[in-house]
Amino acid sequence: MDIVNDTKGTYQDEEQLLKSLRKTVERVLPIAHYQEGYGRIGTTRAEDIKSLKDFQRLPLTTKEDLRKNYPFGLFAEPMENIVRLHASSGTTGKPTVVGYTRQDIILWSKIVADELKRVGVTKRDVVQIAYGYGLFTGGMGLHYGCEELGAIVVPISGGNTARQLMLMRDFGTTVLACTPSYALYLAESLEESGISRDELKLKIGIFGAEPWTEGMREEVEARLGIKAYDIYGLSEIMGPGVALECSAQQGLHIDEHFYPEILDAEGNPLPSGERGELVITSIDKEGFPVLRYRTKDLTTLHYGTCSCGHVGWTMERVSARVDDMLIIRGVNVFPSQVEEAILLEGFEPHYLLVVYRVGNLDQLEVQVEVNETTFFDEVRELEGRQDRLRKRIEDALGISVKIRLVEPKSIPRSEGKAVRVIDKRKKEG
Ligand code: DLL
Repeated sequence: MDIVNDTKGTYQDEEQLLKSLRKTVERVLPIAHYQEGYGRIGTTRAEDIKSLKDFQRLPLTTKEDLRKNYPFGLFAEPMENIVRLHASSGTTGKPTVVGYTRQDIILWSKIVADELKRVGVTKRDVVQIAYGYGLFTGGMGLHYGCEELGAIVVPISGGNTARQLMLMRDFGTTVLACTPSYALYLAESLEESGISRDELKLKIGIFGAEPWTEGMREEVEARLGIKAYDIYGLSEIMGPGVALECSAQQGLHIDEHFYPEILDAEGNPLPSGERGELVITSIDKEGFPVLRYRTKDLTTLHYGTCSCGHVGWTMERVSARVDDMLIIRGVNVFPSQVEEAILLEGFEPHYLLVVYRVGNLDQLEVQVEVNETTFFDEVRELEGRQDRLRKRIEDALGISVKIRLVEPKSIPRSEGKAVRVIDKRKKEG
């Protein structure tokens, strides 16, 4: 990481930070849920937070807390001051709902605009927003940020891939914003579309909303002829723009309106440089301020100054969600480990992890697509590659796996967040 650590991992101006954090505490204290939790540890006023240690004693907020208070129980402003609602994309149970005041939308737009400027997006750019619009924050979040910047927005939303490519050429799109898996699908479709890359003006990708690897970045950059930047965010905190890389591509700079912490599996704070669960507190948010929110995302924080001028926290790419971790025969497995191995062995990152049980034993099958060229390779050659991939994945994971090479295009393409795992054990109970 190319960050100069100038304060030994602590906040540069602790007093200023505490002042901001106290403001958020003050905002949430009238809410019954927070009042009850904070009351239990004797915190009844914001002034009780005298140090960062005091702050770290405050109870964590979880997705479950949001669900219990569904839909508006954790809002800090009367409904007449709320101008927008978004909700999580969860497929089971109640969604988590978040609300924004007019000022929140202004702040969010400004944060996203400033971050986009950092990677070279200007008012002359044509930005094709292929994140979903709707309750998902991706589309609207990027949209308002780009408008604030003065760029030309193409609010196409996700899907309709042939049309995306046609408009990309005809409108002279220079910036593409979507999930990395959809960017790969667009690259693949471009190669088959009859539109040549030279007809496009594309130069920048703003990709996020799902974990992706460095190998995936190289693949998408090479195939689309762009520089691809990692953008992070979550609806519970604001949406896209909690953090974005700068042109150095050395980690994601966290905007100053979010105070990050890293916790170990037991919920204890970890020093910067150590990997754990990211916890975020919003600063200056009105409608839905959130304190010490457990993101379930695994990353590492660094504090310091970047060559781009950013001073503050930088996070490494989110390698995985705690929830995505598979436990197979007692071993922790993350899909990103498999993705890395697949790319290193020269396969394309179209893959699926299928977990099932034979008797009492968990099995992992990794399905990987071969492309049109390899499909017609000698059987012996394919077997050799399959074997090398199996060995590489087994080395990375520490368990035996089965590799199944599948036909080109047989793994469903994603237009939003990719599905990488089918865990049949869940259904089998
Ligand atoms: O995915 C917001 C977003 C939209 C971010 C567009 C970036 C671009 P949710 O649907 O609430 O919000 O999902 C949030 O997605 O907790 C992470 O697990 C994952 N995630 C988001 N960005 C990244 C990223 C949006 N850059 C959840 N790398 C988060 C890895 C990411 N995972």
